[in-house]
Amino acid sequence: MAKKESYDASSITVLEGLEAVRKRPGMYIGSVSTKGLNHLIYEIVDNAVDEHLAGYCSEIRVVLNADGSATVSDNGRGIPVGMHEKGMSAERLVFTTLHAGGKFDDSAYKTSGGLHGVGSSVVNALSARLTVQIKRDGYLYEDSYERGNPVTQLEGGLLPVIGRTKETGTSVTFLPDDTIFDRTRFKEDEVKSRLHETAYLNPALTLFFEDRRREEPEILTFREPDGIMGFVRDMNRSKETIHDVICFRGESEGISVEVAFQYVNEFHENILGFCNNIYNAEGGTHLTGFKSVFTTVINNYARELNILKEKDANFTGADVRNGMTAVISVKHPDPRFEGQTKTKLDNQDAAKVVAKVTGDEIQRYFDRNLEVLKNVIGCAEKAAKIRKTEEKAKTNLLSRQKFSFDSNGKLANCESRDASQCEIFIVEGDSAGGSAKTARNRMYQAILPIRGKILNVEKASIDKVLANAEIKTMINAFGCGFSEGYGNDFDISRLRYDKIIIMADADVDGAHISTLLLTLFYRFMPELIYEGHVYIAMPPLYKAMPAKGKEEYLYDDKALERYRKRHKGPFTLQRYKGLGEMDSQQLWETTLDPETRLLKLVEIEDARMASEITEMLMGTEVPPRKAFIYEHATDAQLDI
Ligand code: TSJ
Repeated sequence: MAKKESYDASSITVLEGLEAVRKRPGMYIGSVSTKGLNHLIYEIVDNAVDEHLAGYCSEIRVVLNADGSATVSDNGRGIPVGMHEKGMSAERLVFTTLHAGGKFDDSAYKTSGGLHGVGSSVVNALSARLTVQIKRDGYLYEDSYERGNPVTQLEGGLLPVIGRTKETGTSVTFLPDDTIFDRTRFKEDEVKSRLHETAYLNPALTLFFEDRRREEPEILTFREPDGIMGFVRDMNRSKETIHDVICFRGESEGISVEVAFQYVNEFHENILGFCNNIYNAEGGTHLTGFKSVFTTVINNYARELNILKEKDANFTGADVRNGMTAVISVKHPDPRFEGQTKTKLDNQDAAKVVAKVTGDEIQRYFDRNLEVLKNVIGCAEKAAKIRKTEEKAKTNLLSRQKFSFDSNGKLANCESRDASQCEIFIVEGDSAGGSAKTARNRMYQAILPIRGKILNVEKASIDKVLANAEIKTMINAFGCGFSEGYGNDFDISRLRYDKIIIMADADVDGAHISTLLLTLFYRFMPELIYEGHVYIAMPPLYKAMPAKGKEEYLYDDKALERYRKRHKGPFTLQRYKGLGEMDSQQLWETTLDPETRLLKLVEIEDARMASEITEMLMGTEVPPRKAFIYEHATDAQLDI
């Protein structure tokens, strides 16, 4: 039968395709770290969100199952189960062909807003097993796969029916393949914040989250009927706002734009961009379009109102955005991304359309709300004033005259000037700093001790941030300046150290310090994180000293548990309370020596998780700013 032949032929190419995914998973999901792992869930959720956007699905549920698998289900139409042109069931095609998504979806809407634009077949390829249940036409169908290969026998090319139902929808359960991923435990906090974000971006959608891996399952509902207006409102929930949230939308050239913004009485901007419901960490054309027209319009008004006199210079873009919280969400039929993590929107037409819609709408609004306009210009005036007084100080501070390390006082710099070889340790406390200075390899390792807690840059004005001694020293030592938002003064090519290593105690205070440092880098030097220069040192909690055999450092309680099981004979256990307690030899072995130390590479998600927005997205029941290091300790990789 001709049909049978073509089925075999297509199934061969299918397996070759998925084999490619298994061979080079990073190409499809970015990485095989926890970040890539969580991405599997988002990929499946995005498919269900597409069904919502097509107008057929109002609820999506994500369950983290006790066995380590995840289930994502919706109440949409159900993936079509009928025979597709190639003699394969449509559902099989979705799960075994690369980029099959939308193939028989004739709406103009395109799926891929995603980081890497991969589909459900990639998730399938990277799962030890995956089961699909489809409720459609009165039946419940089921199909399953192992490592991408179908394991269910079709009957006459059709999916087996395992029950009857009046409902419709799709449910996918998958268990990530532990031979592919470094770790297979999903990070619930990231899933929650992503679902909450999705709720804000899709006001008619309800998302449920369930974590059944814990003794007491956690169940959350995310529903945000006020959309991005509610997103901005909630981001500003604990702040002093100076007007109600302003919100508008528009469409042109097939691109739709939605904007919400509100000013608060604070000294920083917080502007988030989304394309097709996916967050663009590196911003992009939608943000540039918004920012440039905003600057022009506010400057025009300021001149019209004679707030800016003829002799005055224009407000800068940063002045105009002082205190602004904004969400800009575009839907684009064919999004392109660039940048270090492919999260920067690159379509020029998006800039054009966002600028047009924003220009029209904010002028319409401000013409009718002069008081709000005056308050907004007031924010820009305050910023301009501070900017001018700071400008001199800043030029002094950041003048990159010479490598004036002496002026950094406490920095014990390394001798080498070969940045690719150099490391700087930011060490909490003077006593640990002292030991580290003794212990280090002074050729390549610089030590910067910092005292006590560092400033929380999310709560402080830019002038305070720049006046802070610890922060000044860091900016000076790193050598690349700083930026508020993108495209400012930051120049990563001047970075003097390949690795910036945060070294704090393995306790709550230490975790807090790490969090504050990450927040600082995230806000003012995000490229450091994007380009993989920031690490957290993972000092051990214990040293096991057996009566016979070699001493061993144990990095967490799990390691201790394993050691107890493994080790039959007697041993003495030394517990380290803090870095300050180690002598320099111990500090060298445990934390400084590249051969033996444990470092965790900080990813942008880690930094974002430490930020205020995430705190808000995860809801109030989550204890704020909990021990960051502990939670992430299991992700630590030996840096070899
Ligand atoms: F990613 C996935 F494939 F695994 C997946 C897809 C996972 C989940 C949870 C849901 C979905 C999904 C797909 N939900 N709804 C749909 N819809 C379709 O695939 C669909 C249904 C009907 C028609 C039609 O033209 O009648 C077309 C499509 C694309």
